Amino acid sequence: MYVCVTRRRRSVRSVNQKGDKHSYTLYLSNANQNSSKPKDHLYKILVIGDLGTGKTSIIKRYVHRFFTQHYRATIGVDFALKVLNWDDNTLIRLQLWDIAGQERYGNMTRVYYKEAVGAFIVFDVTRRTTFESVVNWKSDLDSKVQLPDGSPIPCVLLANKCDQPAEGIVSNPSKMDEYCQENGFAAWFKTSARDNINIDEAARGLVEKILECDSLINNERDKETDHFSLTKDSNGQPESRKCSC
Ligand SMILES: Nc1nc2c(ncn2[C@@H]2O[C@H](COP(=O)(O)OP(=O)(O)O)[C@@H](O)[C@H]2O)c(=O)[nH]1
Ligand SMILES: [Mg+2]
Repeated sequence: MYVCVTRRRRSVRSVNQKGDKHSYTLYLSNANQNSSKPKDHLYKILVIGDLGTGKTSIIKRYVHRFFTQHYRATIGVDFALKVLNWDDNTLIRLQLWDIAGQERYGNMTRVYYKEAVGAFIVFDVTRRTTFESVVNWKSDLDSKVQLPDGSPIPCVLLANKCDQPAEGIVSNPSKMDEYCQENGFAAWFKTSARDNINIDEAARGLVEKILECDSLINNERDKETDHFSLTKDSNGQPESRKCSC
């Protein structure tokens, strides 16, 4: 098991449906802090993709700074916590959720996706079938979790094991860019958990996207209070601005 996080509810945003079913209350990280106080965010990040693509290895590399060929397969869900001193005023805790063996059954349960604000989808550049699965993972993700305004959560695609010879379109960066745009990925990175290539960069890219969404949401809320309401329009859609991430 990784570091198991017990204080996780503090700043992960959540949407609560109140008595009036057209009104949502959104609680945000740091919502009760004024701008001069340090900001402390906790973000739930999902790491999904086919079995053997290197999800666990990426998390271990990123959080614990090591790599091994031999991991004990775990069953259930593992958590790892990565703390980032983002800037002088901002501490970010990333709670990384590893599927830990459940990916062999395909779709994940909603409980696993619940309250996530970002995701990595991982494929293995040496196995074309793992790339073919990426669209299925993306649609499973988008169908089970959204930002409060209904837009997809930021998702970064990881082409892992780039220390090995690659198969398919991953060797064609402009095709990959096109693929990411068409399929709603915020970005893609060639990574190697083994050789520690682009793992930190990919995480940084995802956090930047999440922060963009956070500030969009923050612009919408009443700055003086720690919550605000999104009123649904006549079509039943929240009237808030869509997040562009
Ligand atoms: N060459 C290479 N092997 C890797 C890399 N990442 C993971 N692996 C290996 O791929 C296998 C599956 O990795 P694992 O992290 O368990 O995949 P998961 O099932 O997606 O969690 C293991 O033998 C890892 O050592 C990488 O970047 N390069
Ligand atoms: Mg694993």
